[in-house]
This record gives sequence, C-alpha cells and structure tokens, in this order.
Amino acid sequence: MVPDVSLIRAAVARAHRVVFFTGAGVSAESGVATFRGAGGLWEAYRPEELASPSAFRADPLLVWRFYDHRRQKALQAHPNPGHHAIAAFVARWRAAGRSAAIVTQNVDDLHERAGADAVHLHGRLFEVRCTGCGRVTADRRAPMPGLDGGSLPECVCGGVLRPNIVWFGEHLDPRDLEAAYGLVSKADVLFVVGTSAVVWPAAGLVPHARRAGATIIEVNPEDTDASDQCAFTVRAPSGQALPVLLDVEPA
Ligand code: BJW
Ligand code: ZN
Repeated sequence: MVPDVSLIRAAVARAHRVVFFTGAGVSAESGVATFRGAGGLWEAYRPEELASPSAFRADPLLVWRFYDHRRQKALQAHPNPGHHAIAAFVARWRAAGRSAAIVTQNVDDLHERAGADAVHLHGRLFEVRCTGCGRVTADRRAPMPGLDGGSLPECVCGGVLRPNIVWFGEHLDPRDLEAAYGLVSKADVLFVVGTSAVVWPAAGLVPHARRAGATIIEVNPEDTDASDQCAFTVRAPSGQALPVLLDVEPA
C-alpha cells in the first residue's frame, strides 16, 4: 500500500511546518459523496444547474433542496480515521512548538468534529448567508423547515438565505485565500489528500508550495492533476494511509 512509508515518515519527522490540503476524498470513507468520478455528485447532477449563482437565481428551491439533502447526509456522517489522524498530528506538532495546519476545499465540518481547525476555501455547509444584508450565521437545521411546503429560509431582515458556499464563478474569500497561500508558502511538507486538484484557484496551492520548496506528498487512490508535482504518491484511501503515515514524532 505505502512503499515509501519510512521515507515519508522521515521527511515528516524533520518538518517544522506541515500543511494538509484536503478535498472531498478525505470524507469519502465517512460516506460523504465526492464530486467527480464514480458515484460522485456531478454524475447525478449538473454543477451549473445547482452550484452557481445563476442556478440559485433561476430556481432557489431546487438548489436549497440539493443542499438540504447534503446537510442531512453530512449531519449523519462521522469523522473517519483520516480526519482523526490529521487532527492528532496537528495537535502533536503544535504541542512540540512546530506548525501544522489544514486548508480544505470541503464544505463539511468533519475536520472540526475530529478536533482540528481548518481554513475552508469553498465555504461551509452549516452556514447560511443573507442575499439581502449579507449576514452570515451558523445554521445546522436539516431538514430546513418550510422547504417541503415550498418556502425559502429567510433572514431576520426578510432577505432570502442561501448556503454560505462558494459556487462556480464566485470569488473565494480573499482572507481565506491569503491565509492558505501564506501557509503553503512556508510549508516544509504539503500533504495533498483526496482532491482531484482541478478546481482553481485552490489547485494553484500545489504548484505554489512546490516553487516555495515544500516536499509534496499525495494521498489518493487515483492519479490526479497534482500527481506529477509530488515527491511521493500514496495510492490508497486516506482513512487507511494517514494513520500509518502520520504515526510520527517530531525529530
Ligand atoms: C479519495 C478517496 C479516499 C476518493 N481517500 N482520496 C483557471 C483555469 C480554469 C478554470 C478556472 C480557473 N480559475 C477559475 C476557474 C473557474 C472555476 C474552476 O476551477 N473550474 C474548473 C472546474 C475548470 N473556479 C471557480 O469558479 C472558482 N471561482 C473563481 O475562480 O472566481 C474567480 C473567477 C470567476 C470566473 C472566471 C475566472 C475566475 C470557485 C470554485 C468553487 C468550487 N466550488 C465547488 C462546489 C461547492 C458547492 C458544493 O459543495 O456543492 O467546491 S466545486 C467542487 O469541487 C467543490 C470542491 O470543493 C471542489 C474540489 O473538488 P475535490 O475536493 O477535489 O473533489 P473531487 O470530487 O473532484 O475529487 C475527489 C478526489 O478524492 C478524487 O481524486 C478521488 O480519487 C479521491 N478519493 N476516495 C482519498 N477514500
Ligand atoms: Zn438579512
């Protein structure tokens, strides 16, 4: 499964700054669907009809029903051994006075529920944003009341609420993007876990880290757009590989 395990552990043990860049694959073993590939969400739904501002303008109820379903599934999911291994590693590295951080494209909260904090580049499934006043609030209601009867959730100001997700064609929050680029610029090791690395500007973190001198380690059962930039590629599910790779003490 992991031919380079001792080399990878040695590189990680020496690293003072470690960043985990994660995508939908890290949550796959928790039962959360990925976007692309077999069984992925975009096999059943067209992204432009559900995950874009124009889709929401055209049919907000349809878009809300799609997210309501995903929120219900995510609420039932639990962090898997991959999330737990990352969270334990981050805590261990910080306790040793080193730096470790997570930058995720995922909108679920499974890194947090494993006990870690993460920069969320593509928003959060359990936040809503008012299309009127712009207020962002935490919201874990699922199913969302009223959707069945055809009414949309509303803000205290009367504006329609939308999921606080970055849709295609929308800008990422510049603070999140800056934080992510700042972290990978200084990383000694960048783990790229469970992402197809096709969605920009997030995918640009990998070449950026490489130019800045990081050792890049991919954990993914499949080849991806990032694979040829990696010093090590571990072709295994992250829930199996990460507990082995991250069983390391700082050297
Ligand atoms: C396992 C596993 C296991 C399975 N263990 N692994 C430059 C070039 C070309 C296009 C663009 C560009 N710059 C911008 C664009 C346009 C666009 C884009 O990137 N398009 C590409 C698809 C071509 N980007 C945007 O629109 C972004 N906005 C932006 O750039 O604004 C400025 C701008 C606007 C207009 C023009 C130009 C500039 C916004 C992107 C927002 C992405 N949002 C989504 C949907 C969120 C909604 C929702 O959740 O419903 O975020 S898209 C979707 O993809 C989601 C994900 O976060 C994102 C990445 O997917 P991820 O995580 O990589 O998942 P998958 O499914 O692709 O891959 C899963 C992987 O896991 C696979 O590799 C499996 O093998 C693996 N796996 N099991 C480990 N057990
Ligand atoms: Zn409002």
